[in-house]
Amino acid sequence: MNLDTRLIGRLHAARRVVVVTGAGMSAESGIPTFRAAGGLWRHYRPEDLATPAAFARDPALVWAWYRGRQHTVAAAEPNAGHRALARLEKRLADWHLVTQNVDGLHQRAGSRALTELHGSLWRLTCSAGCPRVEGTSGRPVPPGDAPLPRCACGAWQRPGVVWFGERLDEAALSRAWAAASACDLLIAVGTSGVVYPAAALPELAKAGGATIVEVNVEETPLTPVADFVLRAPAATALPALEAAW
Ligand code: BJW
Repeated sequence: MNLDTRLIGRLHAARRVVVVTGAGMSAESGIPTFRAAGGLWRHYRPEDLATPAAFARDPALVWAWYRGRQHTVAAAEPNAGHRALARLEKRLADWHLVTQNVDGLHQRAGSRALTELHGSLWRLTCSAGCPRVEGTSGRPVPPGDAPLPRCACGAWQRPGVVWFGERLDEAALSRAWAAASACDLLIAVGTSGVVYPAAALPELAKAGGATIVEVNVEETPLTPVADFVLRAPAATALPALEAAW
């Protein structure tokens, strides 16, 4: 894949780099995106599944959806794009990866300078709001036909992810906000750019003078903000960026 020589110049000049990833990042690992035809919400409206109200109404339905996703992710592998980002982190001194994904594939590829903005499929929290958090060691829960998992306080456990109308973890959002405000290059990969506050990060970086690169197979609301657009799949575009850097 050929890259614009002006983009290559900006890569070499960049000192503080932020990458923001969305569901398209993991599409080539076989994990469906949310909003595409055939995506995760084809049969349900988001508000039927990804809200605290949906969980209160029907925890078994919501758990069935998340458990299915855990199985899909557990069987998947990081793709060439995840691996390119993990290698770039080792080469570049000031690097921050902000993901909206809850699948854990960036960590499995080796990324460490990472903020998970929307939580993780692999953590369980208490649906009644008590502070207990439990890791699942990457295993789908509840196993088999077991009853839904319960917190030690007696309430249902829920997936440790951020649903619509919920606050993002304050420390995670502050880290992402500070990194985007101070970066000189931001790469937005595989996100539709419609879910806030994550969708504001590229505009924040742009307002601070950063170069914005979009990697996406389709046009998005971020496209007009981008200085460079790579209209290619993440697993093709990111290794190409790595090779040119
Ligand atoms: C490829 C590809 C390939 C495909 N290569 N590319 C400001 C304005 C308007 C509304 C709001 C606002 N601020 C807040 C809101 C409300 C709401 C919101 O944003 N609503 C909008 C939908 C309008 N936001 C919230 O509620 C957030 N909370 C909040 O703001 O709290 C404030 C508060 C204050 C005080 C008290 C209480 C609250 C929380 C948002 C949480 C989002 N959660 C989800 C579910 C997470 C758990 C789970 O995974 O189940 O996060 S929703 C879902 O969308 C998920 C994703 O992370 C997120 C973003 O989706 P993403 O990643 O962009 O995926 P897709 O499918 O949309 O796009 C994929 C893209 O990839 C496409 O562009 C493809 O073309 C591309 N692609 N293959 C490259 N191979």
